[in-house]
This record gives sequence, C-alpha cells and structure tokens, in this order.
Amino acid sequence: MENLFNMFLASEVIVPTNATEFTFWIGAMAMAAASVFFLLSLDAGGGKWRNSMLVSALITGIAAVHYLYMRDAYASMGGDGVTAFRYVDWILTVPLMCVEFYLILQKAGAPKSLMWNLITLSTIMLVTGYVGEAGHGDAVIFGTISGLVYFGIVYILWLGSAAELANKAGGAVLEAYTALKWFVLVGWAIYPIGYMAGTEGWYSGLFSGLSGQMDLIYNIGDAINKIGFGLVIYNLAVAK
Ligand SMILES: *C/C=C(C)/C=C/C=C(C)/C=C/C1=C(C)CCCC1(C)C
Repeated sequence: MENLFNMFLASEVIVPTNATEFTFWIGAMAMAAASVFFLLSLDAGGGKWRNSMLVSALITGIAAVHYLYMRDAYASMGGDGVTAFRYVDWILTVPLMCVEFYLILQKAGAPKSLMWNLITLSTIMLVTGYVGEAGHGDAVIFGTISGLVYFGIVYILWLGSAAELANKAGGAVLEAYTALKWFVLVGWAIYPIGYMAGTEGWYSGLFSGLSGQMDLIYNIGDAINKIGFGLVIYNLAVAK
C-alpha cells in the first residue's frame, strides 16, 4: 500500500514537459478514477452485471498501475523504456476485454470456446506486435501478422458466431454488444496507426507526420478503449 502511495507521490517529481508526458499523467489518474467508479458501481442496476463491472474495474486498475510505471520510464528513458510495460499491460487487459464479450453473451448461451478463441487470437496479436515493436523481429512482417490476427477478431465479433449470439440476445445486451464491437473496429484500429508511426517500414512516409508520436497515440487509444468499454458495461447494468 505504501509503495503504491509512493508511486503517486514520488519524492522527486518529474514534471511533464510535452504532450506525451502529459497523457501518461492524465492516463494514470483517469484509469485510477475510472476503477474507483466501476468498483463503486458493482451493484448498479441490481447487481446483475456484477462480474462484468468487476472486470471493467480490473482493466482500468491494471492500466492505472502500468501508467505510473510507464510515466516514470518515459520521463527517464524515453519511448524505449515503455515498450515492455506497455505490452505487459495489454497482455493482461486485452484478454480481459475478451472475457467481457463472453460475460455479456453468457446468458444467450455463449460457449467457453468463444472466450478462449478471442483470448488466443488477442494473445497472438500482441506477442507478434511486441516482437516487431521491440525489434526482436522484422517490424513489417510481425506487424502484418498481428494485423491479420486483429482482423480475425473483428470477423468473429462482426460476422461470426458472437454476432449471432448477440442478435439472439437482443435488447440492452445487443445494444452493449454493438457498442463494444465498434470499439474493437474503430477504437482498436488506433493501435496499428501508433505502431506504424513508431516503426520503420513501407508506411514510414505515409505516417511521417506522426513520427515519434507512438506513445501519445497508444495513450489516447487506451483511454478511449479501456474507459469506454467500462462505460458501455455500466450503461448495460443500469439499462431497464
Ligand atoms: C487496453 C489496450 C488495448 C485495447 C490494446 C489493443 C491493442 C491492439 C489492438 C494492438 C494491435 C496491433 C496491431 C493490429 C498491429 C500492430 C501491432 C499492434 C500490437 C499495435
């Protein structure tokens, strides 16, 4: 507890001086605040969506702690110091977002295999992305593999078995599902843009205006997707 407290109140304050550093500070606080809100809302709407709310709180909570580390790593080492923390955060939170899909479709009869398929695909997407981004393999090749797997996730959610279950469920569940699948199609597409801004490849000319902005882009993506996902679930919980 004291350690966590010290992380928030570092004795030597590192003052943010550019947009990326600011978004690490704001990101840490926004994620922490969102977690408090989701935890206090576990029983919103009668507690029917308690597990989903809890998962939402875990997603932003895990991110809040990683943002504290990333904030300091970025201030002392720049972008390279952030990569490992970034991917540890994602490898925990993105599968939890897959769990979120499973939980809201559970009452419509979603099989466990749906959850495991999504988790497996998202893990492959992130591991290949890490290999390319950290320079352990060709950025273009591993980025492309990661991107193809991402399309696999989009396919399952938009046109595959999950979409069918959501239609069957209808009502507030279908509404929440539809919002979440838009997050995956549009919100998650922010990440490959960040990746292309931060790695070298055929796309480097295309994204030259964003060069060096990878962490800023990822931070914006995280705020939109992690807090957004939780708010969709909250909305579902309080729906009639
Ligand atoms: C809370 C964190 C989230 C929702 C992170 C999502 C990350 C992605 C969807 C990353 C995708 C990538 C590609 C599709 C290709 C390039 C490599 C990645 C890993 C940045």
